[in-house]
Amino acid sequence: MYTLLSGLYKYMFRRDEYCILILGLDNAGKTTFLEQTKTRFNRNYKGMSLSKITTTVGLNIGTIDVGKARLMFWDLGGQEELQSLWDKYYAESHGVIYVIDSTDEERLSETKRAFEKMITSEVLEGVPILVLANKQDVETCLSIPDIKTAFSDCINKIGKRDCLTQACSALTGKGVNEGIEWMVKCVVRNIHRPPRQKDIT
Ligand SMILES: Nc1nc2c(ncn2[C@@H]2O[C@H](COP(=O)(O)OP(=O)(O)OP(=O)(O)O)[C@@H](O)[C@H]2O)c(=O)[nH]1
Ligand SMILES: [Mg+2]
Repeated sequence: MYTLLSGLYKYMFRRDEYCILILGLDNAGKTTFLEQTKTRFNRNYKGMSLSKITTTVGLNIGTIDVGKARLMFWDLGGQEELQSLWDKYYAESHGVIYVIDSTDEERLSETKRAFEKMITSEVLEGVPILVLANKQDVETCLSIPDIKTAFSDCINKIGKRDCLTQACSALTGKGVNEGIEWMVKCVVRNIHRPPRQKDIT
């Protein structure tokens, strides 16, 4: 009887787990976004002060539950020498959040190059990509149309996968819920699709 009840309990409260990578150049706001997300989606989470976040060397991990989905985030350091580690995590990921600093026009072509390299990885084929145009709280930032224009020649490389560009401020939280909810919808839908090429051995 205990086994039956515990089995039923586990079935009812079972959560499907999804790994989500948070990528982007250093200073884009990835760790701030992760902290903001954890604060918004975990009721009792006492996040660290956003102003105390320093550059990531290695990775930060965070988990949130949204409905029956559990998202496990891997926030990787974005400095140039750390970008070569990103692809070590691709095979395990169900979704990618790519963060762009909308105030950094000077590094727009650099972030586009890193984005292109990431989306052309065969291992990530079919994986949904959420592009966050971050720091939209700054008055002088690039607009969404500006960023879409700068990234327009990536469209063919994105292919048929789900991709959304979302205006966001990791600092104020604007656009965070919308982005996460979109990602949850995509990864949950993908799990019912045929396996990705890399899963077929
Ligand atoms: N105005 C503004 N500042 C932001 C926002 N998000 C992050 N920042 C600031 O940008 C700086 C870098 O933020 P991080 O979250 O450390 O950036 P990161 O992408 O994790 O950087 P690395 O760990 O070096 O890869 C910090 O000073 C943040 O306070 C935002 O939405 N608006
Ligand atoms: Mg960081």
